[in-house]
Amino acid sequence: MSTTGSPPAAADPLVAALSDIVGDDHVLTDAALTAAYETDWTRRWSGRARCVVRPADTDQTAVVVRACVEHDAAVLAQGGNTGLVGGGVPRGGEVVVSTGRLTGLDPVDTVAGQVTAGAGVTIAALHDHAAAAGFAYGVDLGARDSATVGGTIATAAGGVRVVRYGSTRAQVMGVEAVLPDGSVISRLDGLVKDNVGYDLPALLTGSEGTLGIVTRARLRLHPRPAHRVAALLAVGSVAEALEVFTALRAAVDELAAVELITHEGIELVVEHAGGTRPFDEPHPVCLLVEVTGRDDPTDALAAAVADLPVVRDAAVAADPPARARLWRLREGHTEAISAVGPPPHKLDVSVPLPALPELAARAPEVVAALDTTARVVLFGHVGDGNLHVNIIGPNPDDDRVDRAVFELVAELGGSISAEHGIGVHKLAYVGLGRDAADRAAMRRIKDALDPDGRFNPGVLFED
Ligand code: FAD
Ligand code: 2HG
Ligand code: ZN
Repeated sequence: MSTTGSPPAAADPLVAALSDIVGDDHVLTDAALTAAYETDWTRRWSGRARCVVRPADTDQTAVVVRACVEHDAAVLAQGGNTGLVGGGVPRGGEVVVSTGRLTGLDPVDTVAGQVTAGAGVTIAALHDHAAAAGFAYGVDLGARDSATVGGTIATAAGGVRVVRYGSTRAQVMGVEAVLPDGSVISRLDGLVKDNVGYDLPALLTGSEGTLGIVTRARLRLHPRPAHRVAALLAVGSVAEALEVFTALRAAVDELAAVELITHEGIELVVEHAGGTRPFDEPHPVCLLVEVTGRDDPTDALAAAVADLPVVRDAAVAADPPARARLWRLREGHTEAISAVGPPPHKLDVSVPLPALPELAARAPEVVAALDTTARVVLFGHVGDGNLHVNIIGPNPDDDRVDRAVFELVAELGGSISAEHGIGVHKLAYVGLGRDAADRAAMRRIKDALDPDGRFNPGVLFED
């Protein structure tokens, strides 16, 4: 199967075949046009595509894949290109199948509380569509304006609402997808109960484009909360943050988000994006919590917080602009950290909740043991035991700090990928999270569905 050494675009018979399928305008070969598809969001990973092809629907996607099979070409699915592990950009010579035109959105099925969406629909567009019908989609994340339904399914994305609704895995009722041989599986009926054989949609969820290209999905929706209140709570440590989380979970009906940020992260966001510091005094750790409800939950939240002596200060935001100001402090982290300099080391890890304080304490120590000048910024989703350990300073290609943190996570019984996936970044560390039998079973599934290793070569499996 060819990845590198493709013929020049003008003479490439595959490019001609793809143009016949989707039209000349939707096969990009000009470097100025393909560039945006060839470098990832972090600027850490990039490679040339043989071409970028933008099919209009599932049928065209299937014919495109069959043409790639005929020409023995590697295929890489791409959605919003917001992935953080290098899995969504070419490594050299793949045909990039962009889902940018798969943006169909069926009317919300208000009886089932479900919707069928094209893979290229952004998460923001899905939220708007669901809200207009009185529903909410359960997954939300800072990249909502670009990240797509297909990309979030392929990575089993988490985000800031997992504590309330679960991750993308919990929202997927079905998918339509093109498999590596060009066949199409379509399970979009949204049946709540359907036990006919293997759960292929679940298998594709989190498969990072290695088993199929998702073209449409049937998604679970939730009743839209009538009221929402956010609060930033200052505490002294990650252990205290955990104490606040467990207390609030018991005290309020609908805890919709519990996000951790630190003094260092807040300073970076304020420096990079402007805005004001939330408190007069700096505090080591802050929790951004959001509570929703049919009735206004502000009083219930205030009463619960008043019962928590570890909370040193609190900023409550009930109206949308005030809430947005608090959320900017949290969601501005990824951009602010990337603005500091060369791509940071981005380690997205989870541990059992009781081990979270130990991870937060020891991760900076194991990094400092290797590089005393490195800056470690911790933030993440407390309720999920998920910390984003971002390390600024060490050369992006020097992975000693990555290994040290991953080994610590493994020692604490955690996962080296909580929500971003393996991509190409974490290939060398899969063994820290899955034993040999487990990895062999995954490999056999890959080989069975994609015997030529055509879909996303180099992602998830070391080739
Ligand atoms: P892409 O980046 O285009 O692709 C990601 C992977 O999915 C690649 O392996 C690609 O080949 C595959 N893929 C894409 N589309 C398809 C398809 N239709 N069929 C099969 N495979 C496909 N992630 C979280 O989990 N939680 C967060 O809170 C979060 N916050 C973020 C905040 C920012 C500012 C940024 C930049 C990223 C964040 N991410 C987060 C990471 C990223 O947004 C998610 O991984 C998201 O799911 C990627 O979606 P995408 O459409 O951009 O996919
Ligand atoms: C988030 O939770 C994302 O904001 C991105 O998962 C994390 O930038 C990161 O490391
Ligand atoms: Zn996250």
